[in-house]
Amino acid sequence: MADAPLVGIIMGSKSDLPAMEACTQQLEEFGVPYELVVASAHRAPARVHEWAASAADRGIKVIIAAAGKAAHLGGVVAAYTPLPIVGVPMKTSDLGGMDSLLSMVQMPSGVPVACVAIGGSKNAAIYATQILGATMPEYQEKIVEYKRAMAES
Ligand code: RP5
Repeated sequence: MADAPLVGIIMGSKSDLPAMEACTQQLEEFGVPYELVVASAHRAPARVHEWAASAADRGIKVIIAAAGKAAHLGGVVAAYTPLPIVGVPMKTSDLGGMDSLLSMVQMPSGVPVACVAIGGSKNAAIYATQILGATMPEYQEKIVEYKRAMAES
């Protein structure tokens, strides 16, 4: 049986999938089990609610939320879960992703959503693994190895 997912990835559209491949690839390299769901905060709010509200009980420890344009997905997810959330603002055709970045990073005080660079999905995977590593030594060791290899390359 596959390991239970520790990272939950949610994205606003199937069109976000290509940009999130660097994230899933990095999680796979670290051996971090994840689940992935497509659910838009404005097109499928009930699905977002159900997924986010049940994530902690299902064993998820960190959430990665990817969205573009008026990117309120991370904030909506934050409303329904005590888990830490890392947002990935998607690059967009009209405003280059500044729209996604600003709507994701400007969360009001009291409801944090961490945010990586526009299209920075690989960093979201690394950051999520670092969060896991704070309490799970095997994942901290993956980060130590990763940083060692980076320093030597
Ligand atoms: C957001 O709107 C999605 O996260 C996506 O980045 C953007 C465009 O979505 P589509 O029109 O391609 O479905 O909800």
